[in-house]
Amino acid sequence: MTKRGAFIVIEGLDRSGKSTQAATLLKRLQDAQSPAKLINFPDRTTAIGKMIDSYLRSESELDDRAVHLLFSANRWELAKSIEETLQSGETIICDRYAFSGIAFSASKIRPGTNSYPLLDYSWCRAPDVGLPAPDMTIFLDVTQEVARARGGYGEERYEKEGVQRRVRDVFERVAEEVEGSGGRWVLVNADESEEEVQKVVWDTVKEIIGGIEGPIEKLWDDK
Ligand code: T5A
Ligand code: NA
Repeated sequence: MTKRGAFIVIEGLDRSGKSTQAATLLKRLQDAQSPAKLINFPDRTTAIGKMIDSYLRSESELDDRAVHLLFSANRWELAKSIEETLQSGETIICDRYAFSGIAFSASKIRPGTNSYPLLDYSWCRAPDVGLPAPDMTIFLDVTQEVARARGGYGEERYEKEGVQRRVRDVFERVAEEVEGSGGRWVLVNADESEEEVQKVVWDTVKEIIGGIEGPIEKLWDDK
């Protein structure tokens, strides 16, 4: 039976090194003649992605629910192409996915208070149910001190320490849930140098980059 490509998601807080590690992983796979493709969410190039981009840069205001659904729609518009790529035998490395969607939205606080959530966890998860499920999620775990030292947070909407702390809490719940439903969630210490982190990432993905035999699972389809 021909194997399909593996669907590898890289997640983590802002500045944890996701894009850096994803790009290096792609290069290593290509150097090893293993067909692979890099995608990222939000995909800011589509019409929906452009609305998200403008929101993240605070150039536009959107209702919190509306923007959550746009992030999800941005994944759905690429879902078919993800499946086709995997079926063709190509590995996909995906820089952020539905897990960021839940973590960032379900950690929002009610305006003028310190209490959250503004948006209920299960409400946040619902629009992503049924998307192609990752075969493995690598969570790059960075401490606030190290993230801050990497040039500090930039100008974008969520790049603030309070936000990141709450996001981290929700990511822990997501991790438990992914593992509970049989998914693979691998925590990697991302405070180390780029090279050290890549070593661990490579060791982790090595076993699946040769391809996967089973079907592409659907995300949280049991719920
Ligand atoms: N979002 C996203 C939602 O709210 N809902 C959703 O559904 C989704 C998908 C934009 C925002 O959107 C939110 C989450 C985000 O707030 P983005 O476009 O992925 O998401 O964010 P970016 O700003 O592009 O990426 P990050 O800030 O998260 O950074 P990365 O990719 O984690 O880090 P990277 O690789 O760019 O590295 C950052 C810096 O650190 C250095 C790099 O050279 C770079 O300068 N660096 C290291 N330095 C030392 N040691 C290492 N190990 C290093 N690794 C990287
Ligand atoms: Na990034």
